Amino acid sequence: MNKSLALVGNPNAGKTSLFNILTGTRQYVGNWPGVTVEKKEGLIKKLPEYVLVDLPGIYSLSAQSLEEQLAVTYLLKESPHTLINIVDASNLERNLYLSVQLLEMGLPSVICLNMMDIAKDRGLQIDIPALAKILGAVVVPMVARKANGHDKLIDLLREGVQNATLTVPYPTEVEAAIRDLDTLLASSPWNFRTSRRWLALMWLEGNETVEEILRHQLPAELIQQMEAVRAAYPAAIEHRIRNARYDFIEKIICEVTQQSQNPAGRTWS
Ligand code: GDP
Ligand code: K
Ligand code: MG
Repeated sequence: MNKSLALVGNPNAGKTSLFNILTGTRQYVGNWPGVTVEKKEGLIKKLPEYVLVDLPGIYSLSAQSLEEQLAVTYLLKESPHTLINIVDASNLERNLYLSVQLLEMGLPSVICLNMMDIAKDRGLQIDIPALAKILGAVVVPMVARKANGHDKLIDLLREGVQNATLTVPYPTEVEAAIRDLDTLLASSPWNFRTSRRWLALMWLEGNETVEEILRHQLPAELIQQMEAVRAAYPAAIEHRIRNARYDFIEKIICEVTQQSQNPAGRTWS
């Protein structure tokens, strides 16, 4: 297993700010294989056994953009030891879509809830223990560019982070397709570190990057059986999966956030 820590998040969530503060001058800049997108890796002084990788900014794992394709390939093929998902607390709803997809992978994951200064200025209150409970992952509040929250993150990484266990509820017929694929994948000779549920979801959503990797790794007969499962379900299954995730996120936002009408430090005239 690759002893790497992958820094994943939306563009402008604060990944590079956190990366720079954690690694200082111990950075190496190269390119992602085959493309001219910059790949930054670095070492954390207090965690010498790991390499920290700054992944390209992405909004989802849907593998539509080059950045998403690079990130999905890295996550599946390199299988980082732990995911550090940096979330912009001031754009929680949008950022959580990626978080949910990442947590569904089932790898050890920490959520850094960044931009807490902006959220606070805007009067947004986030119940962090409640968020952590719903997501089934540790949540570290952070102001990345002021190195606020970094020590807590390092302590957590040193102690070792649990596998993510988030299970988003999907409509009954989607769950049935997931179960069929899960059974097929369980018989596969390839040893996955990601959850089979996540692979099943990516397969049903028609994620081309995941599909290509599975086609290389799995016997042709198994792929045919997986194709038959997908073909048996309605064409719009990817929309139903996406909508279920959005519903789930809407519920989270409703439960864990509160918007004060008169943010501290501001007066309305
Ligand atoms: P990346 O695209 O995820 O790598 O994000 P960057 O690290 O480049 O950050 C995007 C912008 O947000 C930069 O201008 C940072 O200085 C700023 N930034 C990062 N973290 C914070 C934070 O916690 N609070 C505030 N107010 N700004 C931040
Ligand atoms: K940026
Ligand atoms: Mg960056």
